Amino acid sequence: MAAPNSDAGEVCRSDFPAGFVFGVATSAYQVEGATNEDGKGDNIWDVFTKINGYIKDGSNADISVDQYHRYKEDVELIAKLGFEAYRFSISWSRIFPDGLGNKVNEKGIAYYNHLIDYLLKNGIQPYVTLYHWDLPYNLHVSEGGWLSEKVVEYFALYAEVCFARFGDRVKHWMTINEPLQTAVNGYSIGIFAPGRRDSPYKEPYLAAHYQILAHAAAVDVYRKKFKATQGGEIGLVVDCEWAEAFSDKEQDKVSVERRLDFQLGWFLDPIFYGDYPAVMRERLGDHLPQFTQKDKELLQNAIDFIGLNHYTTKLIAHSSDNSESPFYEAQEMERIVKWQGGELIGERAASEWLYIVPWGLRKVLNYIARKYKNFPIYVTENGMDDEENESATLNDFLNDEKRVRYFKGYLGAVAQAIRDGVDVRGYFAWSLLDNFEWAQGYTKRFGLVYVDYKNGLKRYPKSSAFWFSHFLKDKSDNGVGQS
Ligand code: GBH
Repeated sequence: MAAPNSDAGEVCRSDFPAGFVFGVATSAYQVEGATNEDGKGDNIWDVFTKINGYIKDGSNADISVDQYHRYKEDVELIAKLGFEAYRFSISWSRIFPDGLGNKVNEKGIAYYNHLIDYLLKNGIQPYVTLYHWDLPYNLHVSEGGWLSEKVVEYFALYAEVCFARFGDRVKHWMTINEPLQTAVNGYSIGIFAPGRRDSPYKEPYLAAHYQILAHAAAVDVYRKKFKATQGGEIGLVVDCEWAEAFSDKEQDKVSVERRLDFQLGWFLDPIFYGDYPAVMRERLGDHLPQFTQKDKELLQNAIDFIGLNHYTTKLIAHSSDNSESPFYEAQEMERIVKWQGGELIGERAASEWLYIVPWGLRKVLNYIARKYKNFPIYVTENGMDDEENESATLNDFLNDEKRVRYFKGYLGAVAQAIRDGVDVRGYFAWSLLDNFEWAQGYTKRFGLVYVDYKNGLKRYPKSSAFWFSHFLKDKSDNGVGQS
């Protein structure tokens, strides 16, 4: 007998292996609020958001959705919906207010202890990111932040405190979220904190270099001091749009390879193969830093799983006159959203960059598996946004059929990749709640749960949350056997 509530061919939970984990994701600066409480130091986003012109609606995350005070309600919601895991990040400047590792702020530790304990009490596994873009501001101004070699040691120190204080309960760690975004948008295009754009040929590659080394240093600390007793795993989170060739022309196919090397190879090749992709060395010359022999030893296999944030797919064509930014110029390609015939690659979400192309996720998972030794992968973020709209009703936002279609499509693509033989271990929807969407402020809503910013930050699960909940709870198998 067919499983009662799933249409033929529609994705269902039994398409995923036993032990596959489903969760929701957020990040500290985007949801916590309480930016000035309990001894927390400023981070680069606290400062960046206050500078006129960087955030679309002039907002900041001083309050955001106030998870710092409402974590119990949010954890209960996660549990009620049936998710088994919560991916959140720790705010570095809550632990070390000046970033220098002088003195642990016990109140910051206490907050995460409470959150972790409450998750576990509700049967939810914590998946913890150490760095999701919120560098302690003092570390940036006094030491040069990601541009200075010193940040590697400071990050390792911070990581060590997190392992020591939380690692008895946290078994899944991620060092850094999307180092690409920090490097390119933070240090070349300047639309993200710290908003640097004066040295776009050089700084992004330095900022990436020290993030990679910081990752490796944290993994080293974990393996040497904690792994044996705590038994957890630790990974890096990269972001990658799938790149589909615009045409059959050889040049377009080659530009696809280049695009993927500049997105993924930039961060994964040093860990898996000991150096940056050859094409980056050719094109960037002296701007690309060198790894010392010691770096290479530290980097070698410094990863237990790959975290993949994936939202969308672009068509890629060779192009020698991409003046968008030096980063894209070096890649000699352009990103296109319409097929040659003029048809859109997929339906657009609210964000200008986000087209709904589920098959792209299957392809990128297969690509990673092929290139990186069929390594374990977690999809650590996947989701889409609606535009904030003052004249829309609450119900308009709650009936998010488009998001339901998005999740069905993308989960189907993950299930396909698993059947293809890719070792995918888990999937995290972005995001639990509507929240502070960086340079877009509150103008974009990525949540499975709506937040009413005008009325006490009340949470309302959207249709997609209910759909997910049903998907998660429906353990009947797909077609044969029990009903
Ligand atoms: C994720 O990045 C982040 O990890 C998460 O915090 C965020 O909320 C989520 O995306 C949704 O955006 O197109 O260059 O003008 C995904 C990669 C990087 C995609 C920045 C959008 C927007 C700037 N994102 N990019 S750009």
